[in-house]
Amino acid sequence: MTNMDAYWMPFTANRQFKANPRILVSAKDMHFTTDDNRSILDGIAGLWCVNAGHCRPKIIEAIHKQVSTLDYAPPFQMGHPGAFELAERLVKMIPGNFDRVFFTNSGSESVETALKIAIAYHRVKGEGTRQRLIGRERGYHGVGFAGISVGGIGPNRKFFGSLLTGVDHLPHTHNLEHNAFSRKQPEWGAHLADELERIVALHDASNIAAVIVEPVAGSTGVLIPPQGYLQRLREICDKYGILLIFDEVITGFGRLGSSFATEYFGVVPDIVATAKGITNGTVPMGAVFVKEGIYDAFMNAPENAIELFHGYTYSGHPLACAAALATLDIYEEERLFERADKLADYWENAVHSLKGVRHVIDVRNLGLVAGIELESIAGKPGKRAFDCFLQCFEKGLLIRTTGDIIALSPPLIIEQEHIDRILEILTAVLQELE
Ligand code: PXG
Ligand code: PLP
Repeated sequence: MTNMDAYWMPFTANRQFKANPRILVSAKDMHFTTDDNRSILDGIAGLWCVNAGHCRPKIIEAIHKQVSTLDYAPPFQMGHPGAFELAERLVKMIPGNFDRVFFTNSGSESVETALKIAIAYHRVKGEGTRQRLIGRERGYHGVGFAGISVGGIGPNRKFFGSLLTGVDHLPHTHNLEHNAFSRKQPEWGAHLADELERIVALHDASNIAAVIVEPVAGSTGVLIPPQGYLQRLREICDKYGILLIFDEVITGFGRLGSSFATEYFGVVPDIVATAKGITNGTVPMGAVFVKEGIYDAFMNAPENAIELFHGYTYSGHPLACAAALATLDIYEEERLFERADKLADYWENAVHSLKGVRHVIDVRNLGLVAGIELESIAGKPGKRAFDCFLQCFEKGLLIRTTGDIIALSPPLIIEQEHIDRILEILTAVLQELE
């Protein structure tokens, strides 16, 4: 290995990692290979993004072909065929009346874009006082200033100054006392959506632009929305003319066994932020869907004027578009969302077999996602789960941990034998863990 010093690694314990590196050198379908030639079963689809499994030839070919034909095209005042084709495919794929897509390069940029569109939308509609944003405790919306402001993760916020002003947070819905070991959506907690009424009463609806939530909170440990909770948020937003934004960066593209969480839950937000699975993790890309009427509201500007002063050098990058189109082909041809849906019960039973295993205080699941919460070691929060991560990696399994919660979200091509293997390794490691 080359010297590792120069690379400041993201969300990583840099010194610990560099003293004891974990290096991946190749990947195929459900597995990574390490630099010491070990095969690692991918229990988290890379980082919740490789939904069709690794190194799919169709996507590789599409990227090759694109880069040798049109490597780059400026997205401002210019276009290329792939971006239009992809936008059209995407609006046809999402249920509900979404009719436009804005391209970004990551989930963080999708969140930034969604929030800016929400505020600007009210302004072009003549309601410029609607500027406040409402997020939720334990929400993760990427790492931009807007995203960490509406996000609800202390360590992601506390180093970074005063953040965006005019932000409130709903309470999170995680409660082990009421909901431990729930299968799919827990029963308790829909009333927590009513906190939105309190925030509206405090600021008045005329000052509030949008509410942003992850339909299922991923990063902070797989928090499944209580039955009726998202419906209630939708009702309150409707009542007060507040835009509802779903951050579907993780839940989009089949994770729950349906196209998007909006389909799974039957709750239709006004704006949907996506990324990750859109290109199967191959080329960075994000997409923001807006419902009918939002784009139109901006079209009152003079015809030769730019309607929305927002965009990225790499919005709708040709390589990303090519990768996304090939990815959507695979999702469709292999019916991967349906496959995830069919496997969800097997997955559920498998992960709930951890009930009663040492250290496990909760198991929760939906679609092909699971959260396994461990009892923390007194005075050392996060240590037990991190040790579990290290030992699983030694035994050939990649998992993700946050605090003392393990998150699993495998590629949707996973087979039952892989699920069995994940649980076998995890159970063995937990039994031995301090
Ligand atoms: N919103 C949500 C809901 C996400 O899950 C982002 C926004 C930001 O996306 P980008 O592409 O800017 O990273 C995410 C990303 C984890 C983990 O360990 C989750 C994410 C990223 C890194 C780690 O759970 N989600
Ligand atoms: N910083 C500078 C100096 C730039 O010129 C640009 C884009 O032109 C940016 C930042 C934004 O980069 P991007 O469009 O890739 O987000």
